[in-house]
Amino acid sequence: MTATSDHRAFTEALTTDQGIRVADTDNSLRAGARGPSLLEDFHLREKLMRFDHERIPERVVYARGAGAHGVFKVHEPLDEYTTADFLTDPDAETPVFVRFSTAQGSRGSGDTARDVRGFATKFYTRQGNFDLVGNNMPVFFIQDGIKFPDLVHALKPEPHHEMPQATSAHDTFWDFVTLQPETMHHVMWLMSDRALPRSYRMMQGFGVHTFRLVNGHGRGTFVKFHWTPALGTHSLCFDEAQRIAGQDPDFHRRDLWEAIEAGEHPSWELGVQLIPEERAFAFDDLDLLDATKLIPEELVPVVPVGRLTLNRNPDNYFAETEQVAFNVGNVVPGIDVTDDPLLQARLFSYPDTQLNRLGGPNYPQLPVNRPHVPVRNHQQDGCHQQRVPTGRANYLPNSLGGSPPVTGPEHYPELVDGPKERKRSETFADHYSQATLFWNSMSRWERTHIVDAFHYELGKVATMAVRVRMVEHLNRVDHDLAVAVAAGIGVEEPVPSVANHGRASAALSQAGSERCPVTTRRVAVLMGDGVSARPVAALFDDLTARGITVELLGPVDGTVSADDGLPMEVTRAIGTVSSVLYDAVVVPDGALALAADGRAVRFAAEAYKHGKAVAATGSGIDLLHRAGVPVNLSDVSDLRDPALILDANPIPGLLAALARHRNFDRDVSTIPA
Ligand code: HDE
Repeated sequence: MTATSDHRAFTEALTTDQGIRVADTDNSLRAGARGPSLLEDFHLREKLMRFDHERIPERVVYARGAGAHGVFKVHEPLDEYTTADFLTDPDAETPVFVRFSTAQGSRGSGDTARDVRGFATKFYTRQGNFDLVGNNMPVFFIQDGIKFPDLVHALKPEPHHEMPQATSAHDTFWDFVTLQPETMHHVMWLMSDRALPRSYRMMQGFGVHTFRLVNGHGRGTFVKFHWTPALGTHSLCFDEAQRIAGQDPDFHRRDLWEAIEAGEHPSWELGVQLIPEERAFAFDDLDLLDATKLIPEELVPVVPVGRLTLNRNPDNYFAETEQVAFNVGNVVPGIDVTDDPLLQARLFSYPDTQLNRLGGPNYPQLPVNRPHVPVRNHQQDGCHQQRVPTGRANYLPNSLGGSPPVTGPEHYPELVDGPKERKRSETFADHYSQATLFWNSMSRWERTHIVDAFHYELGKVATMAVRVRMVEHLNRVDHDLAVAVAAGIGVEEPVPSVANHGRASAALSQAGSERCPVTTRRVAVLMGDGVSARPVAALFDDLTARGITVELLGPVDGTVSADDGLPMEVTRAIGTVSSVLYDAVVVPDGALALAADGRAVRFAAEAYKHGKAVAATGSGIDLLHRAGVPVNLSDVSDLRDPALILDANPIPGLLAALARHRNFDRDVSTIPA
């Protein structure tokens, strides 16, 4: 529905919920204009009652989210492996609803907190709904769902004073982590830049668990699901993420919304890692049923099979994004679950939580949750029932009202045999090898960011014994890592304990995600009176034509007077924004007063510090000097930092730098911002 149809709906008279026309919605019914309000004012009472009940319980985790509608199309049909129609019919256009989220914070928390991101997809297939409820990290904190309440209690604000909000940087989280070392691999991801995505549109997604595909002959194949973004996988740096939280707490939500409104539809490739059942035990150091492990792509390649495109914003946040109810148990014929004990617990938890959140068992009837195929059964009654069943036979078998044939898919006939016991498999016991694999796979700057993150997080932990325990664990991941972390948090340097196995997996690093599309990137141009009009206009036209957002920032709203004597309109005043809302900054020649404007100097310094493309010409270079940016004018073509562009025509350099996202290799220790 569009805004136009909204208006159409409201050309008719305003009514109460009972359909009764309302004569006045601005004044309550009173005994005399200055007299008391009357209880009989049913319109007042209804309006307030509805308002009083507008909130529903927020999700206990993943409360803060943003959603969008879209479509999925398979291009490499998987008939050999599954009967799932949306994965086998290349003509099928499967509608989807995707909800992205942060996991820790409350519904009103900031988007850019250091956190895992949810990536949950509801496919409305011709065989019913399939929900792929994944994350932007391929592994999870814990191995068994029975630990989930403990994990979440430790992660969320501490219970006595309900602080801190939306961050793991506090004692209870690290206390839990250090006593539950299966968290180690996920914690490495959480301390990495993966926990700070630049955009929901620029992050990977993972089904995390091993699922099972089942083909027409009943043959099963293990599968891991991957989403790969068309725009590349990119992150913010932590300082930037923290500044954004204040500048624009809706940063990711806004980014997704605006891209879709602009027709820049974000898309992801669905990939699968397929593992024949016979190979279930073929991998060293990992059990397929252990969600704290990934299968390195070097061992099992990710095969691209289909494309997800998000092309429509929700009409209403509450009705759709808030009320969407995912369930890992929503699987269609041809896809089945496995015995992963984390997944098994989720099968119970999701529908259970929806009862609480959505007020009863009929939440699957809400428009966003409703399958796009007919639903026929004798489930009945309950709160908020929308269907009106007819007839008298509400049971099976019956001879009075007819019965739908019962012809659904069989469950995969997995052989289950074992004693009932509360026991973790020994194949789940290695908690360190893949944490080491992750560390070994990081580039130099990714390692620096991880060490900085540990310093920040553990530096907020008051209990010294917890810091010491964490260093001991890290020492089993990698000795150099442990030494570097210990040095920043007042913990004694550990002695080497376990040798690093030396293995790495290139796919785990974000450093290789270069030469990505530049569309929807954001460039700020700092302007002031005297600015060179022609180069700015050329830059604006060129970049805008490539789908890049260019904003011209002036000292105040309105116009600046350019070097050709004409007024140039500014997009917004520099005081209302910050460099952290842009991917690059341009300081053109001519605006001499800018170098004396502290806001502009800080803007450029901060952008440089955050690894962004910084382009300057003429007097713009003076501003960079003031910002402490190490500009070597004797060699303008110095390529040690290709994202620092001093060319008279900055466009090619800017495009190249934007395609590489950031230069996090800079030494920014002397930048004051
Ligand atoms: Fe969830 N999780 N989870 N989770 N989860 C919820 O369901 C739970 C887990 C994930 O946008 C809740 O509707 C348990 C792994 C996402 O609506 C709840 C366990 C992964 C979302 C719940 C896990 C996830 C949720 C809260 C351990 C990555 C947001 C509200 C056994 C693969 C979905 C709700 C959305 C939401 C339980 C573990 C992802 C309480 C018990 C592993 C993306 O039911």
